[in-house]
Amino acid sequence: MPQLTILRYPDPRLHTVARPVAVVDERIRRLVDDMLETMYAAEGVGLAATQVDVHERVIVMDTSEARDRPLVLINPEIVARSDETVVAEEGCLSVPQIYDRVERAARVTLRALGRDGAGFELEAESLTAVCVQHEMDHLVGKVFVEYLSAFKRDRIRSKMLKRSREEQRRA
Ligand code: GNR
Ligand code: NI
Repeated sequence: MPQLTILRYPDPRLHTVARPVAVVDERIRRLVDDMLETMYAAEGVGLAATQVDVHERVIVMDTSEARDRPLVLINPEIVARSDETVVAEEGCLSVPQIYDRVERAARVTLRALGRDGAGFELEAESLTAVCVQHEMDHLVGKVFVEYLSAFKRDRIRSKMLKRSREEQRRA
């Protein structure tokens, strides 16, 4: 199974809005499997299709300690969110080595289709709730740095551009 290339901020393709998956077929199952492989290799807790330049509503996650509990969310929709919020330190595979605090709903209830195309409902809390919201933002073209101040975001953008120039030079 091939690993996929993860887009890096500020790539404008990260702001694409994903469309719903029409049918969970072999193509989608292959995408899911490749995304899981890519996520595990990158040691991330989640990955949205947007990050691998596929603009369909597909998310893979694994927030388990042992990294043996893959969670697949196709066409996810949040049906309820708690009024209570939490502030957690977030990172993103598309913005490597940048971490900052983001406020999110503490708990969310969502509906999605699994890898087998069957619908299910999930109540998420703690890291899973944070991660679900982070991944669903990717599907509407939003990266977590957009919650930070314009000052911080510009500094992150410059740092990322400088880093990619240096990588180009070394290549
Ligand atoms: O690996 C990841 N860790 C993480 C930590 C706190 C909040 C969200 C995340 S998601 C991130 C992987 C990623 O970029 N998913 O889009
Ligand atoms: Ni991310």
